[in-house]
Amino acid sequence: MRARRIHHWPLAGLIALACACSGSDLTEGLPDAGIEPEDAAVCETDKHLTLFINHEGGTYLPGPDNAANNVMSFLVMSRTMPANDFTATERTEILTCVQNHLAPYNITVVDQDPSPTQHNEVIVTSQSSADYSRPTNEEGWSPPSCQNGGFESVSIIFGDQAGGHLTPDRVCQLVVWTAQSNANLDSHVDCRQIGSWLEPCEPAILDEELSCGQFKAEDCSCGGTTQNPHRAMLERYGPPCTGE
Ligand SMILES: [Ca+2]
Repeated sequence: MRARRIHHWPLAGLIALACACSGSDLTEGLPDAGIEPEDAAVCETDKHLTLFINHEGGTYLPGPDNAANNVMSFLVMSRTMPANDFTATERTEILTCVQNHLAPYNITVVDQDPSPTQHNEVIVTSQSSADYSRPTNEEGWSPPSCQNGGFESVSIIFGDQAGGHLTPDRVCQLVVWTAQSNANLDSHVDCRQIGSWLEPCEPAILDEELSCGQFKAEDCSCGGTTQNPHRAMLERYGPPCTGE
């Protein structure tokens, strides 16, 4: 039984960007009911995301997120993040898990640096949040929902916690969460949905309208009170390109 809170992404307030989504309905523009999305949808290359899981760390400078240049928006000074100590088998497990969750979308998940190709980067470090003078129950930081429209963001997952290492499956969920946040998804009050603050229960990306909020229903940060995570992901990234 884990006693710690599920995760905490405290970036809100550190980035003073206006919400870019204008409270729009994330389900707008989807194919009409009755059309099979696999058949009707066409991949859109400008929605494609390369998602890089960085196990090796590196030195990062403060500034507007730029994964290829190792610039992170939440830093106030240059920081060097050490590699994590997950085994090769565990790293493969993480990669495969993330790929499986994100397979319905036009997202390429890699764990080798794709620079200079534009990408979102998730650093999985052996540091803990305490190394950044943050509460030790924080599992990671990511640009907050509704403030991150780009495809070059940098997030961090703390592999070491006060209670021990995160499991590969938990790291997988957190990496997937960063892609959800990039699609303007909040946390939802449903343990089945990845990113929920509730104790996970077979987490996935659900095709259901879910209430935003951490432990109780709250307004979504992009407006409204509910979101459909799967539809929002399709809106943001589109379906995968085939025949490549
Ligand atoms: Ca990088």
